[in-house]
Parts: sequence; structure tokens; C-alpha cells
Amino acid sequence: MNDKPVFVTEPFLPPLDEFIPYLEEIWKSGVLSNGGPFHKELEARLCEYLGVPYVSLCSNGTVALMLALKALKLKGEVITTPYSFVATSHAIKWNGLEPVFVDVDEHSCNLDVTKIESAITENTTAILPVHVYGVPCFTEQIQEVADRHNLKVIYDAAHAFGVKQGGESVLSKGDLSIVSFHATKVFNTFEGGAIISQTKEMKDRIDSLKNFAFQDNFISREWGLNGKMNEIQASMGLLQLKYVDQTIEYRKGISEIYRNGLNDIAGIRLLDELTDVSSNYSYFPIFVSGEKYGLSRDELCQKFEGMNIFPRKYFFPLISDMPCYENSSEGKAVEFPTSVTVSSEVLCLPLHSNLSLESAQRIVDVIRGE
Ligand code: T4K
Repeated sequence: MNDKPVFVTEPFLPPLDEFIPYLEEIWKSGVLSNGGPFHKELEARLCEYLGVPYVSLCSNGTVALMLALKALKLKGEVITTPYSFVATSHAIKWNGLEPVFVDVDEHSCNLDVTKIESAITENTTAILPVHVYGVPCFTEQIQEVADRHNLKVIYDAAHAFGVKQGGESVLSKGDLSIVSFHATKVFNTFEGGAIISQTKEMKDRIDSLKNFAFQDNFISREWGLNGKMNEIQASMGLLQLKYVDQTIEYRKGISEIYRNGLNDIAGIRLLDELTDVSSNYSYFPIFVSGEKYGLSRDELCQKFEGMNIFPRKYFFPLISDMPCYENSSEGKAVEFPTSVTVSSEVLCLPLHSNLSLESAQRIVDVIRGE
């Protein structure tokens, strides 16, 4: 039994004394929001760090997703995954669009590209895949389908900060990508998020939409919202950048303890390690097959909770089973067998920079029954 609870995650916080000078600067300037100097600097630094052309900072990842969908002027239906955090579909609904759920494949837990095309109707205008756990989607195949049907692609890359595939940022795929800088993410600004666009025109449009859609002389020609990141968040981001490589490296060490300790247990499945991907080690999901392992996912979870250790079932229940989606005809008409299985088996193990290597080993021992 642990004295101190072990949570699935804890935010990385840099030394407080390094944050104070930023606060002093904000107090001195009196600039708290509306595109101040730290906001400008963080956008520029993130373009450089992530290797992407344009970044628009937002107040959080959900608002970033709402703005991204709005920016593309979509109508009708958007194909997406039921295996994600609810924000993915909520943002679709908030834009007056209909989510159409398509199953995932068990190796990536991302949209099954072989099933997308059959869900396309004359009302489909976009695909919104999620790089779940930071595992890249099959972006080339998704783009091929999108091009064939003239659809936009918006990636929910909330988990994919800094992830590269073949040396290229996954955030440079599709028309737009969004990231989350929530407290629970690899890179946090307390709350926060961003939209990555590929053209200056699109960045300008998003920057206007996140500021009430003001154009020249504070005139709005469409319904924007207030999606701006403030100066305290932006300055936290600047300071986090100094430490982010170090925190990812530490998370890698924890992930290796898990991988080495758990890769040979009957009934415990891990996600494949992808050789061409530089990961951010944001989550460590395991998939528990009760029949083969001897304990169900829920029983294993309860065992941990009894020891003051709190892994999480990201993502259970499926979005399509949430009360606000279960009556939608799209959610009901289609079956998602793989999503149902992974959702009923998944358990994300604690993974963060305050987790000691000994605690990680202890978690392995519990799963091994030692
Ligand atoms: N798309 C996807 C695929 C997402 O996963 C998310 C968010 C979004 C979009 C939307 O992005 P944001 O609008 O959030 O920027 C958490 C996060 O709140 C959420 O950001 C995240 N995904 C989701 C997967 O997880 P909860 O409800 O599980 O968080 P909570 O409060 O239970 O925190 C988990 C653990 O973290 C706690 O047990 C303790 C620890 N914790 C948490 C917070 C907030 C701390 O130690 N300190 C803290 O300040 O949703």
C-alpha cells in the first residue's frame, strides 16, 4: 500500500523561482492577454521546436478543435473515432455537425482506414482522426481517401506533441492539427492548446476566429469566439520548452521498465513499438484479456486502487456509448467490434516525471503477480 496516491499522471512543473521572473514581467507590462509578447514568442518557438509552419495558440485543446472545424467551413457529417476523449466529438457537435463513428484497428487504436470509405455519404465533408496515445494514424492512406472524396482532414493530435514519423512532425499532416497543453499532457501550459496550419491564410483566419472573428476595425463577419491563450499560460509554455526533452526522456525510461517487464505475460497485450516513430511517451496502455490473464481489466484496476495506485481506463466507455451520443442514428447503426474490445480491455498505467523508477517496477511486479 502506497502512502501517497500514485496517479495516472501528474503535471510537470518547472522550478517556481524560474517562473517568477515571467510573472514580474507581466506585472510590469500590464499585458495579460490578446496576443502579448509571450504569446508571440511561444508561437515562434513552437514552430521551431515542432518543425511546423504555423501555430495558433488557444485557451485549451477543445476550443482549438472547435475553431479548427469552424475554420474549414464544414457542413454535414464528419467521420471520426468512438475511441477517444469526448472532446473530439463534442467539438463536432458544437459546430452543428454530425459525428459518424468508424471502428479502430487494434494495433494502433486509431481509425481503421479500411473502414472509412464505407462510412462516407453525400453529406460527409471531413475526417477527424485522433493520434491516440500519440501513435500516428495511417496518414497517407487517410489522405488518399480524403483526396478521392474531396474531404478535409483535421487531426486531433491532443496526445501527439513532438511526435515524429520518418523524421517529420505528425502535426504537418492533413489540413489542420490540434494539440492539447492541458496539465495532464507531456507539455503543459496549465490549460492550453494550439492549431497547426499549413498556410499563412489559414493561420490568419484562425487567429481572427479565436478573437471573436474580428477583422479590420473590430468588425465581425461571422461568429467567432474567445479562444485566446493568456500571457501566464504562454510564459509557462516558454519555460516548459526548456524542460520538455528532459521530461520525454524520463518518460521513455519509465516506458522501458513497463515494456521490458510486461512483454511476456499471457493475457497482457502492449502496443507495438514503431521503429520509424520518435514517440513522446505520453501514455502507456496495456490491454488485459481476463480469460488469459486470470483477472479482468476491472479486477486489475480495483487491485491497484486498493494499493492507492490509480491507472485509468482511457478510453472507456466509448464516446458512442455516452448518453449524449447513444441515440444518434450514426452511433447506433454501425458496429465497432474492435473499439468495444480495446475499450473493455484498456488500462493506462501511471506515467509522469514525478513517478520513481522503483514505483514503475512495483507496478510491473503487481501485474506479474510478484
Ligand atoms: N482530444 C483528445 C484526444 C484528448 O485526450 C483531449 C483531452 C482533448 C481532445 C481536449 O483537450 P483539452 O481541452 O483538455 O486541452 C484528462 C484531461 O483533462 C484531458 O485534457 C485529456 N484529454 C484526458 C485524456 O484526460 P481527466 O478527466 O481524466 O483528468 P483528471 O482531472 O481526472 O486528471 C487525471 C489525473 O491527473 C488525476 O488523477 C490527477 C492528475 N492531475 C490532474 C490535474 C488536472 C494532477 O495531478 N494535476 C492536475 O492539475 O481528463
